[in-house]
Amino acid sequence: MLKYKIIIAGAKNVGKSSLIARFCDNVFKEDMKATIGVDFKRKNITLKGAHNDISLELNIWDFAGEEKYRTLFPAYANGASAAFILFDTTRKETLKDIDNWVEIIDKNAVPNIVKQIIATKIDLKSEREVSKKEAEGYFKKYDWCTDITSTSSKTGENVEDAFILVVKKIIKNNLQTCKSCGEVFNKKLKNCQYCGEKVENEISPI
Ligand SMILES: Nc1nc2c(ncn2[C@@H]2O[C@H](COP(=O)(O)OP(=O)(O)OP(=O)(O)O)[C@@H](O)[C@H]2O)c(=O)[nH]1
Ligand SMILES: [Mg+2]
Repeated sequence: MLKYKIIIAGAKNVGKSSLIARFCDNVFKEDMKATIGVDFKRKNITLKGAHNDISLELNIWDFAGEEKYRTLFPAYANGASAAFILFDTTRKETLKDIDNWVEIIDKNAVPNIVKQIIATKIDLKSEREVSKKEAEGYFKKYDWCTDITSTSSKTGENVEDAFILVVKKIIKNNLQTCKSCGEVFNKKLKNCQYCGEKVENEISPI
């Protein structure tokens, strides 16, 4: 099974653990406890590829947003294939931290890490402080930020879609399909690891 590490970043209380709980276990807790240090969840996912189904194991690392734990983050960013970076649509000040998270990720992760901005708690319409338009304006400075996914872990809206979007980007960044045996394997290899066929033109699995 192909394994990929995903890290979840964002200020305290933005809803990181809730997003993971909705995606991994399809649950939501109003009284979710603050994360202490780092938590970890594993989830297997199968996507329909252009040729075959592609199964991956996602190792999802959930960081406490509280400032005092921030020193743990660089070590965990190492080896990650994707990072979710969250802000809370009901608290404008949660945008402030994002530059710092992005800087740490860029310094410590592989250059082609997939970064995805996630807006959280969109079910709380009357408490909203950051509109979609405002968020798009704010994140224009990042050339990699082509879309912001608006989610609610309470209703489940867009949560699975956010992970699928990111997993598809991970697959595009890291994998290729063998034209001979159809297996999916690492893009860095010049020969298929299953049948040995030489790679002439890279074929995307999705
Ligand atoms: N209404 C609503 N509440 C949410 C949503 N997501 C999270 N919450 C609530 O927001 C609070 C914080 O959620 P957590 O998931 O613990 O936030 P966190 O980012 O993991 O927080 P730390 O671990 O302290 O960094 C909890 O009371 C959740 O129930 C959402 O989509 N809608
Ligand atoms: Mg948490």
